[in-house]
Amino acid sequence: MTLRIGVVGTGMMGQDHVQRLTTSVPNAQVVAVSDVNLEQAKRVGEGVGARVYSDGHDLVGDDQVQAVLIASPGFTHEEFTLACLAADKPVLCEKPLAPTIDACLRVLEAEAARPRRLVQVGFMRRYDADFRAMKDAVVGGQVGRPLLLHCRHRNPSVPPGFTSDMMITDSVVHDIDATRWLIGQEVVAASVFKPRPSSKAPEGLQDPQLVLMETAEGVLIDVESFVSCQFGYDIRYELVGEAGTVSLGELAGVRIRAEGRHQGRIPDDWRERFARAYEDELREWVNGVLEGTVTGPSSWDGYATTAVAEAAVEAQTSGRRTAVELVDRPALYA
Ligand code: ISE
Repeated sequence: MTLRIGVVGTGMMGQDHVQRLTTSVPNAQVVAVSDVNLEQAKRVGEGVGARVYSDGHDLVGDDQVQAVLIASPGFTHEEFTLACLAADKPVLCEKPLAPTIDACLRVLEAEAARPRRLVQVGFMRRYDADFRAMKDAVVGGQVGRPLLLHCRHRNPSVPPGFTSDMMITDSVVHDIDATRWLIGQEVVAASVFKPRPSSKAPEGLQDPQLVLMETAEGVLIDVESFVSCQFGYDIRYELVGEAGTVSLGELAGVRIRAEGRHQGRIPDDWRERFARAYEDELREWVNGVLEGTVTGPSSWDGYATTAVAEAAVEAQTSGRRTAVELVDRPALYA
């Protein structure tokens, strides 16, 4: 059986996903693409023999499309996800589920009224082999009760127009989701600390930043977000438990020892670092949809992550610790 998929948004991530779905994901076929940039959509669509739309709503309404992948800008996610829910079509929405708490709640409410989940959010770290091994070690009790989690999230550079709050809403959101998933607790408060900015950072950008999160049961998580680090894409985690530590990201890939030095590769960006995770995310999503279940990161995860991100942005501006208030978790996400 083949799942016929429509991809909304043919920018960088949309193109990546179309390519992956076409070449490396069994039982998947991209039958339609859409983008407000019709020329770009045509180039991408013609490459894979897909129908082309300028409006994502027409794609969602296409009878040939059985499931939808949303890779358009974050502010459009709510409307397309709601359209998929109304059309009863499973949807994999790139992060964020939506940029505001209110928008996330509208999606949550629309889905929670249904008998089964249709929405998955693209938090691909949950599919990365190292992140999964780390979670297994934590859940398996290998390092004891978690106390602290240190996260480093570094990008070599950012595009023009990238702002200090986007460091949280675009980057740290992955750490927020990974934290909730690894530790199995909700985040209840966030604070943001600002060292002196790097002279390599774009003018006006508060870079780096340190986001400190607290979970319901008192685990502390510090996230270094540094988006002008220059040297590559660097993701490193260390979880400190009562009986030991578990870490990832220190030594990925092969090492070369030559000419008095040892060297290893640092990825250029997240597409390289998480290439396999994206592939496994899509494979599991396609198989799940074909079997009638969606099990990956949920609308609840998307909502809770945006709620923490909003609190962190408020803390960034006010300089104060900001509490995170969540609504009751609907039964669908138990
Ligand atoms: C980017 O938008 C992503 O989603 C990457 O996964 C993240 O690591 C990066 O910091 C973001 O800018």
